[in-house]
Amino acid sequence: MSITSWSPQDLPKPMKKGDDLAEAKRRLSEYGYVIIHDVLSPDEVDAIRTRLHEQAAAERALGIGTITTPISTEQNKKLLEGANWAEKHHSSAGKEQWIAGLLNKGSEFWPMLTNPITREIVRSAIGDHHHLASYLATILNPGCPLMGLHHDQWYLPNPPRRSENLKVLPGNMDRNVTDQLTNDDPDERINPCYLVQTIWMLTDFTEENGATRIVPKSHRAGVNPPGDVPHPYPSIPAEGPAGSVLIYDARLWHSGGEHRGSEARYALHCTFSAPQLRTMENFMASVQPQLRRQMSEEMLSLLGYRIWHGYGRGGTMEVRGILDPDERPVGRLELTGAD
Ligand SMILES: O=C(O)CCC(=O)C(=O)O
Repeated sequence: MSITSWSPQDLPKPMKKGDDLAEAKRRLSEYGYVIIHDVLSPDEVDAIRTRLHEQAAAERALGIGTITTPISTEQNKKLLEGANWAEKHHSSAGKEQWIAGLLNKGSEFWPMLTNPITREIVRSAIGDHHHLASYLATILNPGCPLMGLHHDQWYLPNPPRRSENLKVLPGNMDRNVTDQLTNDDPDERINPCYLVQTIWMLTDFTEENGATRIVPKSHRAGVNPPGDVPHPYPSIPAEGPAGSVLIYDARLWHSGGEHRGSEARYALHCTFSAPQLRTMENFMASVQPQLRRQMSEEMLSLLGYRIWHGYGRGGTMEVRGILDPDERPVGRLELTGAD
């Protein structure tokens, strides 16, 4: 895969809050990721992590949390013939807890949506109009194994040449499609970035505690990598102290790391996507109405309430503006006795 060659000594050192954001945007474009330290203060990290810790403990006690474990392809082949990607990459042995629907679980989780640093960087990659696609927290516990490499825009088929039919139709895409491109031609057309991931580190991320592993420059590969464990390509751990944020172009090959340490790794995963795409979490259904009424226009816009060229409209022909979710739709009407 010559177009993605890199060497560890040439990779830039992480940035910190206050550094020039033009450089952060350049790195996202060139390397496919950027790490920025100190975006959250220690007090902010403490407040968010405390709330997450309480919530996660309560969800475990009530049996409503999602507890999974990434599993390797070798195990997958033996155990899960025919299963879907999520089933292949996660078993229920309980090394990783996912906490979904975060916006309902404490206003401590809200500021990560509208953080000016991440918003500006996200805007540079997917444009002024974008929305939240998914928001969840993960707690990676000691013993959690390495996950297979993947990217997060797997559902978009690569653009075909004029003379070709698509190899896989859009409605038939699935995560196991790994071979859409035929060669390493640097002029081959690939999809642009439609999705940006921001991972907020609520504990230090270290190689030992399973820091996200990334393959620099792989966002230009245009293929979904094989999900084998050990990884068939070299990767680096995205390390940073608590309060840092890792931002990556969702085409970047990445995975959760192996947790060989002794303390849980806490993180928030805030994913943004272009307005053309369906979101993973349906925030209109998932956010409690009384909380939604307290949200700013910026937040509502990120949750999908902004009409984009007529998309996302309610029962009228509005083409722009914020949809009023409390407005009652007009129903069946008839004029009686009128001309
Ligand atoms: O938690 C991480 O470090 C990355 C997780 C990930 O890539 C996934 O769950 O798809």
